Amino acid sequence: MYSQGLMGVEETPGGEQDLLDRFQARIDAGEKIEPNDEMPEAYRKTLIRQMSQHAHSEIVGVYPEANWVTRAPSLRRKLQAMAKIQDEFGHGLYIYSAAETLGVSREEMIGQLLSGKAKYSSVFNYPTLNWADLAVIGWLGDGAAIMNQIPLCRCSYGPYARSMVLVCKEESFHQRQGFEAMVALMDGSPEQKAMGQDAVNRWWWPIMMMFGPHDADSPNTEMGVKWKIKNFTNDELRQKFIKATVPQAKLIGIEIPDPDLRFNEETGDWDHGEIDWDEFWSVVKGEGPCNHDRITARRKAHAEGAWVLKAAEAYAAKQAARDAA
Ligand code: FAQ
Repeated sequence: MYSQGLMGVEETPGGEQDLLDRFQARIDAGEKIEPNDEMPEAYRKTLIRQMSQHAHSEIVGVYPEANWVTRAPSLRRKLQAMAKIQDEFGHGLYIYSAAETLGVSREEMIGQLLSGKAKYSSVFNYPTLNWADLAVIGWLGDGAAIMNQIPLCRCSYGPYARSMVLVCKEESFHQRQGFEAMVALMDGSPEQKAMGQDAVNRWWWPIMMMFGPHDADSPNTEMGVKWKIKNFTNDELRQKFIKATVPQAKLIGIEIPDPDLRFNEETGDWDHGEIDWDEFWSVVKGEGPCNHDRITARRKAHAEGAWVLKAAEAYAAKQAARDAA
């Protein structure tokens, strides 16, 4: 398992085991791995896998929100939604750039997204039915994203870790604006309160799924943790998220839609109901309620924006010719 996918290491001085030992010693010492450092091929591949999926999630993640910009309930909320969407696109570009340092091109990664081959977070394949959904995406969706991304600021790959610092600061703003919008709803009329609760009822389980399969069913966790790409497992992060969220929900009068959720005095953790893993895997496989719409929207935006890329290339060529003259 450990050495699976290690391509070319037999050509390294001392052979495969030597490289793995040297590499693990650096990881265990808390050193950052930088783009030109030697690294096992499996480390490079799993980082490209995780980082490209992460970047795609940031880009596709704006679609559920974009639906509501023109129907925001006030100018202030509209400005917040637009700023958040702009930030998410920026996060995607940061992470694509960081992934490029591993020798994969942005065109290749985007090609995989447009062809439907690449994964992105399952949560963005659910519909946003009303304004309360935006509040919940900010409060809980970004809340879950932060829980996962703060530890990534300390991950072993330097460019990924550094890109996460600004991303987490901005995600923190996103979470707060979502919570503030949620507080406003829960301070409102009975209809507004019902809207808030209904949105949480629909989003709670997709958000629990964001953390990925249980550790026992997560093929990438063992190596991810060993190489400090992941500093916590999927279940550990899900638990941290529940711990942080339960008091917030109580404060604003939201009931978490899980009848089995209860604090376990012995373990100090929250026991929770089982996630519908059949639903999770069908969404991951592309069969969720909005998978088709999301990819169609992304393909359309890519095709319609192609002229911008061409114009930028023509401009760069003109500048280069001018500099060379
Ligand atoms: N959706 O072995 P594991 C955001 C896949 S950003 C779809 O446990 P791993 C910002 C997984 O890729 C949200 N697929 O995998 C925002 C793997 O497939 P593969 C995204 C999922 O990598 C907020 C297979 O299942 N954040 O929200 C999901 O160790 C609001 C087996 O799983 C990141 O990407 C899922 N939920 O752990 C934007 C953070 N879960 O590749 C707009 C970085 C698992 O073997 C609005 N990523 N899979 O074919 C990570 O931390 C990890 O990759 C995990 C998965 C934790 C997501």
